[in-house]
Amino acid sequence: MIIPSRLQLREIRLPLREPFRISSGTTMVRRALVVRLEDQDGAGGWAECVAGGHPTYSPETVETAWLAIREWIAPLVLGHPFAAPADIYPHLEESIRGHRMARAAVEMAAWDLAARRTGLSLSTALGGTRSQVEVGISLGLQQTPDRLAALAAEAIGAGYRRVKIKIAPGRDIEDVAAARGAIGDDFPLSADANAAYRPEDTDHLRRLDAFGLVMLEQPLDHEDLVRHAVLRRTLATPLCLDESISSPERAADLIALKSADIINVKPGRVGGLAASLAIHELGMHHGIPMWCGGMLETGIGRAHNVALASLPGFELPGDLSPSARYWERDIVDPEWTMRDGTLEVPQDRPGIGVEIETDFLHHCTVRHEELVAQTSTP
Ligand code: OSB
Ligand code: MG
Repeated sequence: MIIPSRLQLREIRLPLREPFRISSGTTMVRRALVVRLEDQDGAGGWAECVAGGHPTYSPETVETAWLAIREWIAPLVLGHPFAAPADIYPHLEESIRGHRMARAAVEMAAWDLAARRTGLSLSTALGGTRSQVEVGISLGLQQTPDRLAALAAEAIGAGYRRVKIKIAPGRDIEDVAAARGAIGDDFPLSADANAAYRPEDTDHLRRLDAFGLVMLEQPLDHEDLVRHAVLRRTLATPLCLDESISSPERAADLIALKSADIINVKPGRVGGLAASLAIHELGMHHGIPMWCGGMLETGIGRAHNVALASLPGFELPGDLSPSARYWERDIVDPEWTMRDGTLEVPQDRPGIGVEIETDFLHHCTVRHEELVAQTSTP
């Protein structure tokens, strides 16, 4: 039983070592909402909201998530007894539409809290089986194809198990050709469009079939499962959906409509870890390969992603780069490091398996709010 009693919200700003550019915008400084949830005994759990500063990837932002947590999510969670963290998702689902990134942040903190209390690692609590997870790199749009080629080659040298490049209309063929040329014909390469194409681009997208991509990620609109299903039938390249899979129901729709071959699961996008487990279950049942995506998380969000990626259905390398690829200094100890193209799953440490560098966290904080359970006054 957990009875959440206090919720700390903080917005931090962490400059990326390199700006990250995708078809819908560029991130130079990661604004992230970090949450700590405490129970009445003062035990705490940590998580991070994946929403960004602008509604480019999803309608949610740091501002909307903050509002949703303060106004609607915290009042439903604080002071409410939950037999298990898995009970939070249905409780929130009952009375809140959308705001899944905001809901996920609170739900995931409860998973960390519950796992820490029982002394189990989050990986174990979720049913994880892997002691290491394979890492792929996600390379943003670059100034030139040559620069992209250099980064792709460097990634292979560093041990990454898969290279994904961001693509955008008007430059995609050149970029994919450059990356493919740099890493050789057999190395796993994928392309992520972040919804930058339209159904009319189908013939153009078919040209990508020549490059032997392991998948094309989210070419069409973020809400579209039907046109992806149509596109999929004409492409030789396996299709993967990211933005469009906002819930277990959308994952079931993907399967029913055959909208894609592969699912990118991001717990922060689908409403948390219970929803991710439901998608994992569906994917396993239907033989859909899955992998864990990333949202430029700090070491806190990464820890949750690593725990999820340790489940058996996560067969493909995840966007789980080590801390030093993103940050001069991460806010967790130990930082995430890659060995032989893998991250080690902290199976022997309670909860998410990393501690928070509180002094540095406070140093990065630009605002802070504390929410407590409302006690009814007589
Ligand atoms: O589409 O997977 C995406 C980052 C921000 C928003 C969307 C995406 C991404 C990435 C980065 O690809 C993956 C990472 O965190 O390394
Ligand atoms: Mg993506």
